[in-house]
Amino acid sequence: MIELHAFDTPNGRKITVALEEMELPYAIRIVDLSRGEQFDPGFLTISPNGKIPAIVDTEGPSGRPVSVFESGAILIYLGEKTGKFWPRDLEARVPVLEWLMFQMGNFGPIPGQVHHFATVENEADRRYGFERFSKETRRLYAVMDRRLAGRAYFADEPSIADFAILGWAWRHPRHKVDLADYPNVRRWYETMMARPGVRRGFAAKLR
Ligand SMILES: N[C@@H](CCC(=O)N[C@@H](CS)C(=O)NCC(=O)O)C(=O)O
Repeated sequence: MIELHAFDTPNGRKITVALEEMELPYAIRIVDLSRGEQFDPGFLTISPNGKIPAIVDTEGPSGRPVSVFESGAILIYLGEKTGKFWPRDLEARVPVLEWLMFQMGNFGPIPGQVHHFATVENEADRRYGFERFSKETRRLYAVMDRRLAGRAYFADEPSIADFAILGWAWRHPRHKVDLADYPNVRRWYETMMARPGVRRGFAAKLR
């Protein structure tokens, strides 16, 4: 059994989607960020950076519980555990790693700043941050649009990289991006969102 410690955010949704797609049994432990529960000492023992998501695999590889924090590490762990959405072949694995790292280093931290600056009340402070990070967010969508030209997924087959990117693309209205401007991303997004496992992942109760 996997215990998922999460909340209803892009990084939390990546993992409910992956768990559903991999058909792994899991139990949700909601970490209510609006109440500061990410700073509870008990949670910090499994997620020392005080952020969701984290998992505890009650039956780790050697039969003992294993905890994992950082959503990219969790996705790789689950891919290794199940052999699903994470190719065994090293060459096939390369684009999965590339696009997973692209998400973790860029398409998450940058739109996350748009979410932040969009709510800043002081207009001068808001405008600078919002414009800077909106521009970079749109550049990232253009990078993804080029990657998805003539291909269905970020790697050759659906993978944990798609789940990672989907978690953030799901929030495109919040970072004020119209997917009509990125037709290849929109096609991929609609294909991913139509998958039964993805639907279940987004329907899981996280708040
Ligand atoms: N790199 C981390 C980022 C996790 C992250 O930023 N989580 C946010 C929610 S999406 C969080 O827990 N924020 C609470 C806080 O910053 O206090 C990952 O991918 O797991």
